[in-house]
Amino acid sequence: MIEKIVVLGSNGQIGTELVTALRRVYGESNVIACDIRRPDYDIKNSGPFEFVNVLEKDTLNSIFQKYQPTQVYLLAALLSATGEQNPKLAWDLNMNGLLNILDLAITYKTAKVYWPSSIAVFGPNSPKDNTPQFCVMDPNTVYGISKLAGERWCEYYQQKYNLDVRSIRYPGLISWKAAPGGGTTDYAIHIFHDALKKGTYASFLNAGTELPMMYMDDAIRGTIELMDAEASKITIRSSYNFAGVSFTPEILAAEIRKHIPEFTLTYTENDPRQNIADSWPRSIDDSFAVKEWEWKPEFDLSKLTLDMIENLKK
Ligand code: AKB
Repeated sequence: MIEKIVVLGSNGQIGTELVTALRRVYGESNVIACDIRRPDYDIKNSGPFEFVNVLEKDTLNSIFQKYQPTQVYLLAALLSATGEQNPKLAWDLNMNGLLNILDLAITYKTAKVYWPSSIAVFGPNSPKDNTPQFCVMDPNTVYGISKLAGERWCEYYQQKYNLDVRSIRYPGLISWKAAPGGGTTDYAIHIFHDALKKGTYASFLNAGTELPMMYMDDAIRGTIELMDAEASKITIRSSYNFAGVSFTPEILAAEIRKHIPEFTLTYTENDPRQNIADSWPRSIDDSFAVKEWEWKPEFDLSKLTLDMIENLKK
C-alpha cells in the first residue's frame, strides 16, 4: 500500500525535520507538509505544501478529501512558555486542533494518527526522578493540562472507535535546523547559539535545574519507529514516556567548554519559566517504550554537544 502522510504544523522545530525524514522513507510526493505559515525553502521545494489552520474544520476537511491520508501527524501546538502568555488560545489550539483531527481520521478512515505529548503532563506532585509511566499527574501549565487531556482523548478514541492513535511524551528537544517553539527547555538550544556567537550565555533557568532532554535525531527516529511498530505491540494508547539524557545548565556548559574553553555561563533572575521547570521531572523511566518497541537513544550529552557545535558552526 502506498502511504499518504499529512504533517500538520510542518514548519516548527519537529515538523521541519520530521517532514524531511518521512519524505526520505515514503517518497517526496507522498508527504504533504501543512502549516499556517509560509514554509522554508527545503520543505517547499521537496514536496507538496498546503496552508492549513488546524482550527478551520472546512480547510482540514478539504485536505483529508484531497489526499485521503493513511497517516496524519498533528504537531501544531502552543508550548509551555508561550502557552502561559495566552492560555485560552493554547487550550483552543492544543485541544480543538486534536479533536478536529481525531474526528476527521474516523470519517476518512485514516489508518494511523500521531500526536505528541510532553513531560509537561507531569506536575509538582509527580515523582521527580525516573518518573514512571503511571503516577500522580497534576500539570500546572495550560500546555501540560492540554497535553494530559489530549492523552485521555487519544486513548478514548482508540478504545471507543478503534482509531490507531500513537503518542510520545517528548522531553526538551535539542536541534540546530529550526528554531525552538517557545518552551521551557529552549535554553538548551539558545546556549549553543550564544556560545558560538558571543562566548557567553545568560540562562533563564537556574543552576541545578535538571530536566529530561533529547537530541532531535533520536526523537525523529523514535517517532517513526513507534509509528512503524506492529499495532499489537502498542499497549500504551495515552502516550509513551520517552527518555534520552538529563542535565542541568552547568553540566551542559561544562560540556560546551570542552569545545569552546572560554565559554562563560551566567543566570538571569526571576524568569517565569523557572517555576515551570521546577514542576517537571528530572529524569524519565521509559521502560514501556524500551520493552514494547525497543526504544534506544543514540545521542548522549557529549555526542549531541559535538553535533550541535559542528552543525551550527557551518
Ligand atoms: C517545552 O519546554 O514546552 C517543550 C516540552 C518539554 O514539551 N519543549
